[in-house]
Amino acid sequence: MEKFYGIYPALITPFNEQGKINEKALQQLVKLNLDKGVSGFYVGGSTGESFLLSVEERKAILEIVSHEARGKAKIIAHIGSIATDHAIELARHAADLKVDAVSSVPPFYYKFSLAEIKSYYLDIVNDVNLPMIIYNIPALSGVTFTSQNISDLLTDSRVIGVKWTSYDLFQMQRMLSENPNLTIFNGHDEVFLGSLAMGAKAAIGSTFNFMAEKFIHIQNLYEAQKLEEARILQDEVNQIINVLIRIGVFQGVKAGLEMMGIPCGDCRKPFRKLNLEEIKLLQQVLNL
Ligand code: MN9
Repeated sequence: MEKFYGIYPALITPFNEQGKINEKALQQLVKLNLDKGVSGFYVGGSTGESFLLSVEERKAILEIVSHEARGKAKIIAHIGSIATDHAIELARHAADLKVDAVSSVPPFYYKFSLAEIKSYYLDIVNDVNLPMIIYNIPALSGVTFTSQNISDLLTDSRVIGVKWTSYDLFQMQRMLSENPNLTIFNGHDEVFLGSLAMGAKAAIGSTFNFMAEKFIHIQNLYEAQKLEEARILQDEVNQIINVLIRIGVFQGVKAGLEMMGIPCGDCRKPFRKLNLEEIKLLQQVLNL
């Protein structure tokens, strides 16, 4: 299989005034990013507010994105759920839509044992014939994956990659060193350049929704060994990410897109709305 490479926006979910999926805005967002030359999309992840959506809404979003992007860019469907049954239902739906891979956070909340978490992943890959990208996001899932504690999953040929949303690039590098066939997708946009130096070849990120071109450029500069220029650009995006982290990344990304003409609405409750001061701060750093 051809390896994954490049920039994958972790798509936000635009909502209309009634709080329902805004299909038109989602189409606009996909088109905007296809025009910028992204490698693909990560659909229905944390950034897409998936755990605040119904299974039916998650399916609808994947259908809209597949329709817009199939054949033009790769599609990775995040199907992670607390319940194995829900994840399998979403994975089967993703397989019907012929996506390129599925991805999943470990089941969370009940503090499942590592054995239970592994059986969750195996149940999915035994059920659907799609490559799996394991999603390591310890800060939100409460589970820290390492090359040691999931070594059996990492050597399973159906597991082709790991989405690494952690600042621990040492552990990321160990995972890659011990499993050179894996594709590591960097998950914290603010350390993208560092992750390239440590072996990541691709990245999935929320801030790519509105500034994918900058990250495509960072990767091109890195590959051309123009490291100083790459660092300057990483610094530029990090000034923006710094503000996003302060005000709330998902709300901030949506507000940024809104300023660029794509109506995204608010994040779903219990996420709060941004206040005027926060919006001004974002406008300033985005020069809008
Ligand atoms: O998809 C995103 N992860 C989460 C990846 O939001 C949990 C990242 O893009 C971060 O939002 C971003 C800010 O820390 O790097």
